[in-house]
Amino acid sequence: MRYLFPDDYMADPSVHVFKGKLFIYPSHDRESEFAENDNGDHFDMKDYHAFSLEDADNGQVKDHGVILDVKDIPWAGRQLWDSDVACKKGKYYLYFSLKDKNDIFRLGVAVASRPEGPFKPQNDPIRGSYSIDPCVFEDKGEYYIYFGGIWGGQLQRYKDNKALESGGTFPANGEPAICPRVAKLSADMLQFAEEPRPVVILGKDGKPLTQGDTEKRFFEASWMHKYNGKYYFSYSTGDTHLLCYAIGDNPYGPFTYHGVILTPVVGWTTHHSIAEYKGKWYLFHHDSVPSGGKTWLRSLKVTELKYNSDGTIQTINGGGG
Ligand code: FUB
Repeated sequence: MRYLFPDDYMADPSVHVFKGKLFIYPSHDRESEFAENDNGDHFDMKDYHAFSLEDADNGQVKDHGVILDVKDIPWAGRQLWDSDVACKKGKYYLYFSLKDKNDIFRLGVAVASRPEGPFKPQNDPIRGSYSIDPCVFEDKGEYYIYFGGIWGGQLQRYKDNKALESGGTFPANGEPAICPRVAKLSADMLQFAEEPRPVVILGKDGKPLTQGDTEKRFFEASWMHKYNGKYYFSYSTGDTHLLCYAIGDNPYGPFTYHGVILTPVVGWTTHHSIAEYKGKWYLFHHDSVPSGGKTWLRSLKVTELKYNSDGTIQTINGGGG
């Protein structure tokens, strides 16, 4: 396990292979005037950088500089959180989480002709989008966007894709947990092509995980990858600080919970992506060791990820409490 970019604080890495290299799209952490709270106000990020890497085991990342700045996004309020990038027909699409001028998280899109940007933002967020942490996954020529995060990520404020007048609520412990969402993207990659659907995660008993399953249920940080024809949906359990995964037979799920990828790291949040490169699989993630445990100042890490012969993932020790 090694740090990728000691020069600055970066978090939430989304990683893809473009043009034969690994491209890393992290959040850019910074000190802000906001104290740490459950709303995540202390994550007050203002721009994104892109990084590339040619040797995942020993290589140095190349910093391509700022690829998008909040001041250039017409609908911006504050807080550039997790993002992801997809490539279609030689164009690159950066999907990002940002609060609008009413302090509501939406998903935005910015477009570039190169993976290292710069990215030009659309004038408005994706129609009907809400919450945070977009992850875009291509399968058989179709692109799917996964998203959502509870607490400061505002997912609890929505039901059936409509904002709740009550301002949001959590299920009781024995009730099904709040689900992340997935929608196919439009052919131009700029909108949802359909109403977002819940991503249902089942326990081994075949029943949806409940709100009380705090060490297994979804909190934030969706990622999707395919391994041996199966679909692996992975995510953070948030307040229990685990990265978990669930396996399904298609991009929509349902997915069955299978276990822990990464035990807690130092720092409150845990977030990741999984990519195959030069015949090996890697977990990209972050922790707060270099900042002395400041949860809003996180650092990028990479480590090899290994599968067992039955397709399960070997749990990695995050080194936290
Ligand atoms: O970086 C801000 C937020 O922290 C992300 O959107 C979450 O997934 C968590 O890592």
